[in-house]
Amino acid sequence: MEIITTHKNTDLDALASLFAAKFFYPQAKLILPSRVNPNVRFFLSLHKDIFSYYSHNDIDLKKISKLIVVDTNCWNRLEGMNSLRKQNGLVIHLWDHHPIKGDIKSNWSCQEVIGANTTLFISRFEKISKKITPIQATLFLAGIYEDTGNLSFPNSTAKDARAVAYLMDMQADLKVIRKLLRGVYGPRQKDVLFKMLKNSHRMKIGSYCISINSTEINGHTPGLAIIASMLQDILNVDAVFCIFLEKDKNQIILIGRSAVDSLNIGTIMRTMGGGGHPGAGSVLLKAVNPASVKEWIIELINGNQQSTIKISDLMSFPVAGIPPDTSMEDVDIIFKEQNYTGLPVMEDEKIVGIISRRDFNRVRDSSHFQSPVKAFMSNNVITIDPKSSCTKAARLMIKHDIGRLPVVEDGRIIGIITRSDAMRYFYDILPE
Ligand SMILES: [Mn+2]
Repeated sequence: MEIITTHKNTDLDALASLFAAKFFYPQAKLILPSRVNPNVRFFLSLHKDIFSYYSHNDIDLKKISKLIVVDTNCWNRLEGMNSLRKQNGLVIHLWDHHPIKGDIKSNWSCQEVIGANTTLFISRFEKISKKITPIQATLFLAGIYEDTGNLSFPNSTAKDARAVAYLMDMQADLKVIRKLLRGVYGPRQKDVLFKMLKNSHRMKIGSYCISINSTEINGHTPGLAIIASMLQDILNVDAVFCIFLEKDKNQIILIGRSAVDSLNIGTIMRTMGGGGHPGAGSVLLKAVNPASVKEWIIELINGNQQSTIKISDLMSFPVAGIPPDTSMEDVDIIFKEQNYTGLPVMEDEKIVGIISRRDFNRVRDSSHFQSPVKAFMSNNVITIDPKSSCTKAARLMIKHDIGRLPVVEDGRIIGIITRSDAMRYFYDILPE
């Protein structure tokens, strides 16, 4: 007998993978763990007659000759499969998209680090132009959308996008998918979200702006992951950590979300005994208090800080400055000749102002061209430290609506960073 199974707390990507795998192993029985995510339960209750599956209790594990595992590579994430770990002659096939290697040793595997596990199957369907029904396409597309955040998470790949296109060709129903992916946000989830918002704080850890929030929940509350995502959107932070305390069970469900590449939630959650992707992850912690979990998170972020690119790597130097008495006419000539859009105004190596292209809007009649630059420059100079992060530079530029920041160390200007320098960083094109 052959079986296909997937991880506990089954999400839509895992469920979609399970049913997609059936096409490659038509003889196999599908084994679904008993704990599934709310949207998976919703989908299954809606499509009971179309998608059939078994529980591990329904089958005799000793009769299994082939085990197919999808969307995980760890034994402890499977349900009821422990006795298979040492079963002689068992053939194992693995279909997984997680970047970290697990402890399931397979005879054959299809492993690729891509946005959604479902994509592994769909890209094969596409190659053979396999026809699938609109309902199947809907489930598969929901799986890909869920794991890639509608193709917006940094783990998404072109392959995922091509799979999405194929599923749209196969008439996947976007209205159903919208309901599936948003379905579990109701009054109960709203209460938890509002409670968290009331006592949420932002904090700086290194160059990151993060928020660690904790709240008590009573009884099983579905949709916690969606609450975490919404909280991150509302607070607009680099990463959010939600500590959900279940007092009666003496346990904490910790869910993390990150919007920046260098802050890897998966790494942090794995250290704590859980799992996840760079952008999202979770862990279940027994008998710990929220305060110590918070401390632990902060320590891990501090320890995990990769040596990120600093302002000093990106800035231009030496800085050409002009004296405050320079006439606006001369500034205009320098701008045109050098193709500059802004310049610091300096007096004895000290920066006293900034003049930019935009300031010329205030030059109305020709007599203004004879005035000194100090009459038109902005005096309120926002500067940045060379050790700051590029994210901070970008934030300052947006906040003050400016295109360049002088880089100042010990009161001296040592460089200048412009909007295009910051752009280069965000698009991963590092200067030579
Ligand atoms: Mn997945």
